[in-house]
Amino acid sequence: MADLEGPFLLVVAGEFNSGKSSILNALLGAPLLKQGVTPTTDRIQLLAYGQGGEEPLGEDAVQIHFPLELLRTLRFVDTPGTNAVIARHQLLTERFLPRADLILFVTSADRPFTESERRFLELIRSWGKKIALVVNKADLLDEAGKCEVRTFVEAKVQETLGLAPPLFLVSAKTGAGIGDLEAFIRGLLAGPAAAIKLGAPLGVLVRLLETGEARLAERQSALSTERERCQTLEALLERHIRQTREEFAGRRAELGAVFREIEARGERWFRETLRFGRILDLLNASKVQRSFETEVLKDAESQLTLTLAEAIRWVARRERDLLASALDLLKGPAGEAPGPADLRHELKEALARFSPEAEAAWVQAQVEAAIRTTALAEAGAIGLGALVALLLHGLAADVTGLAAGFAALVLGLSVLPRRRDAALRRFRERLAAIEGELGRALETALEEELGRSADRYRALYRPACERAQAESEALERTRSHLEALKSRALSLRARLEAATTTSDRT
Ligand SMILES: Nc1nc2c(ncn2[C@@H]2O[C@H](COP(=O)(O)OP(=O)(O)OP(=O)(O)O)[C@@H](O)[C@H]2O)c(=O)[nH]1
Ligand SMILES: [Mg+2]
Repeated sequence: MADLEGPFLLVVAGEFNSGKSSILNALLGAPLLKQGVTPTTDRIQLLAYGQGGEEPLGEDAVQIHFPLELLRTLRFVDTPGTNAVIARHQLLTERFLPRADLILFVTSADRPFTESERRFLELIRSWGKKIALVVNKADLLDEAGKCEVRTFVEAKVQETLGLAPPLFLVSAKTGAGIGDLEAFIRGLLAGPAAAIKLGAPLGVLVRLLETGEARLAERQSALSTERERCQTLEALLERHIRQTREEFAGRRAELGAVFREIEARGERWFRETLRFGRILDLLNASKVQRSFETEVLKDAESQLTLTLAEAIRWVARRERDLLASALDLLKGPAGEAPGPADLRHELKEALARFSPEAEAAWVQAQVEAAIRTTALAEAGAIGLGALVALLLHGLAADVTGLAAGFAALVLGLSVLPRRRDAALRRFRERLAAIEGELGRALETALEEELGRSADRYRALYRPACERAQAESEALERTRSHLEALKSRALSLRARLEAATTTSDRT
């Protein structure tokens, strides 16, 4: 604010030895500032109205008083050269730039518009500063050379900044062109100086807002990478669940195969046993049951228990595959780790923690509980093998009952095949019911396990994803706030610029 109320700040900047101090001396009409061929000016020098004398402003600046009327409304600032071997000089000048209202950018006719000057101009421009160009040492050129240098500098500036600021070709040594420069400065003070002065901090504000926006955009892009990773992990989980269910169908088919064998043996047994010629045998129930158990059931109990146990172990191992795939996915194709180390670390820990045996025990408990809740086997706290035995025993008892009923009838020959078919149907139904029960129990356990795995898997990355989401939303609010500020600053600057052009015309 102090700057706004103070006089117009005209800052002379450019590379060392271009003649900044000499031009100011020429404008002042007095050799007030030291000039020389080596890096000369080593501090910011503020020229203010006063009756002579110097007054230090900190260690990097000095205020010099001079009784020139022009200095009542304007302060000249001489700066150290920007490409001086002394890096501190450049730093000093760059730090001072944001405070300038107008920058006289001085380049020398013997080396006009170098690469470092182009970069420096871009910096000035990024602060939104008004610029006027001065090509000094015109006395070193003939008329053709002057023309050439002017065209060259104009083209370069247009290329760099995309605009054509006022350009003065002068010689601080002979005084040529200094009058035009002075007239330009006086013209500014008479007209648009106030508007330029008001616009200067707006330029700085816009630049700061743009820097802020760029930082926000950078962070947003990092967050969006994180959110994409969350989606990838989620997609992996969904694929895992789908695949597990598909492959599970194969496991059920293995169980089915055992049942098909029992069924085939059963059919044979019915044909051979339920015959009229064996009526007397059939009257002995315990003999029939033994025959059914040895010929039809055979090793069904252990086979079914084994198949079930294998399916259970398979279900239990699936979570490890999921964790391993997730870890693999985060590794990326080159074996590089793109994701932050923490999630990879947590996945590794989860993998190390994972015990297939403990998981299988849990899944088996689910299967047992599911079998127990069926109407087929109302049993107490017995294990998987005993449950299967119980189911098969029920089947054997049923069949024996059928056989006994069959024998007790001892009807005519014609009735026999019909009775046998009915018994066979009944046997198949009972067998299918047992198969269904076991399959459903296995499936229930599978779904429970999938749900439990999914919860544990998601717990590894969901909190980070939610934090990223929340931060991203907060950043978006900040961004739209900054954008609104910027558009207000830009519209204010546009209004000031319109005012400047109007007063230019008057
Ligand atoms: N031929 C010629 N020489 C000039 C002109 N203006 C300045 N010089 C010489 O160029 C050299 C540098 O002038 P300074 O005014 O010290 O340049 P500066 O830009 O202030 O340099 P630093 O303070 O080091 O950044 C001096 O030797 C001046 O005499 C000019 O118009 N023509
Ligand atoms: Mg100097």
